[in-house]
Amino acid sequence: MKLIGSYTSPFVRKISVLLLEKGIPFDFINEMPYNAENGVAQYNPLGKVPALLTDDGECWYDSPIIAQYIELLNVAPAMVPVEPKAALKMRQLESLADGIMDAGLVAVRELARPVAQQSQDEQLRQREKISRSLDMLEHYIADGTLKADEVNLATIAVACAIGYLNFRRIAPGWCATRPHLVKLVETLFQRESFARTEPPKA
Ligand SMILES: N[C@@H](CCC(=O)N[C@@H](CS)C(=O)NCC(=O)O)C(=O)O
Repeated sequence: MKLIGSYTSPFVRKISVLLLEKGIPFDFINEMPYNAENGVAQYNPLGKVPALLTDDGECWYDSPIIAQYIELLNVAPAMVPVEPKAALKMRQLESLADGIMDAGLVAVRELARPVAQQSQDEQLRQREKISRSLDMLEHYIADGTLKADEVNLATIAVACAIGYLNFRRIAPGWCATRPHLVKLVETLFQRESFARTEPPKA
């Protein structure tokens, strides 16, 4: 199995962590989707990473679909509950975490534009999405919907999203008012799967 990705993508990190936690062997094919010359489109016509190429030649994208595919392999530990509604809730939490990654990515891309072309309004819009979503996740931990001390699809996705915010220094004060999320990331970041997938220092 081959994972096509880049070392800085939080979506790719989510999939790498899932594979590492389950002990599923994979080769990492490093592709930079934002480089002019890249081979991503041969795996995903959208030109985005991650994509997962199976030994049977099937190619899966995007990351929530890859996560579902990995779960279908039935390799312990399970990362999603069996009960359908609980599974759907967990995937919604994944979706919320993915949305934080999306907003973070837009904010980073915006900042990479020449200063004169950068939009303050767009920056603010994305930061508000991130802030609201972090508040919602904090609330979900407080009410027990999201279990901060468990290793599952939701907690992994949340830790990858916050890892990306830290890496790109977006929303640097996020931890000041969200103690439950701090505990979640502290727990997850101690795991070998997270240590092995830390984004490279710039
Ligand atoms: N919804 C997608 C998002 C993936 C995504 O946006 N990946 C970024 C890297 S972090 C990418 O490949 N961007 C290239 C582009 O937009 O052209 C997923 O969950 O896999």
